[in-house]
Amino acid sequence: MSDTLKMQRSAQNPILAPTERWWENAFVFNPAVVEFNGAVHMLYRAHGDDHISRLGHAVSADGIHFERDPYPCLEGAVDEPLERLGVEDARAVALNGWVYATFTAASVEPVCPPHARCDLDATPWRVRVAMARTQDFRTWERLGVVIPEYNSKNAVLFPRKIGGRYAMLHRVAPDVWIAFSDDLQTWDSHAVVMSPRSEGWDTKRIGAGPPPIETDAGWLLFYHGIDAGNTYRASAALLDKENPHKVLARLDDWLIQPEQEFEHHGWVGNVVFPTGCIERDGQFRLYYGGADKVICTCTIPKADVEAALIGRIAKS
Ligand code: BMA
Repeated sequence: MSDTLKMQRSAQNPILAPTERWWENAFVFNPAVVEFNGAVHMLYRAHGDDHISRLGHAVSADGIHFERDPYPCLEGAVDEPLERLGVEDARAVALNGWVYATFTAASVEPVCPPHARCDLDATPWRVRVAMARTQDFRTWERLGVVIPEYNSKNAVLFPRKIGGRYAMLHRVAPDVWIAFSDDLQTWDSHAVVMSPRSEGWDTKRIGAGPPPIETDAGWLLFYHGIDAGNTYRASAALLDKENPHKVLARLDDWLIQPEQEFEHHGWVGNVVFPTGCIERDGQFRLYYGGADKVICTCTIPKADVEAALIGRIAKS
């Protein structure tokens, strides 16, 4: 039952914390994680003295002990006004021999109507979905901002084409949306897939965690949900394999919530924010940001999550 199913935290948490380096001496959090060429690669969000968000790279054999590069791996492009305030919260998939990273481009550039959804009385911080690809985590080919017309973030690529087209989930607050593309550059057919629920732990906003994972029963999506008190928790949903607009099942309860000191206290407190996942030894190993300050990991048996989701299909 989803009520008793919970993530198991690693005893090594946090597995990455800020260092003395100028670009990551404040916070490191929300890591993309992808297996590529036999290693586990992480692209994590880093803030330092200037409070501009950059992506750092770290590599691991076991998925727990990571060795970091000394310099940022990807920064906002100097000639891109839509990335002027930095790049945040990457997700990554291996696709066509490349690692594609989707990430948030931050700026104060307004989104043009009719898609503007900004609260103009709040800090005018605007976000767009941007993309880049690499094969060595040193050199990048930038696809740039791929959805300029929406204030949108939390983008994840599906790791294969669906119905002959590339597919992506992204988040136009407060919902998870889907979009399709023939070339990964131009995205269309935007539509809402999943919304916050009226009661419980995911009532305010929701967003995709790591990229969807293909299972026999459908696309397994770990996602984050925010409640009225701004606590970030994580759980799982299942999307139809050939028609991922359709949510087949959604667990009632969360799988992990802030409980440890480093999940309660950080830059933003009470945050468990999942962004990466690998599969090892019959387990999903999830990676998440703790309170926007450190990087943590936890596991859950694959068979248990899948069975809980399939049990929800049967009930609906
Ligand atoms: C979201 C993003 C994340 C962050 C989370 C909690 O809006 O900015 O990077 O982890 O809020 O503060």
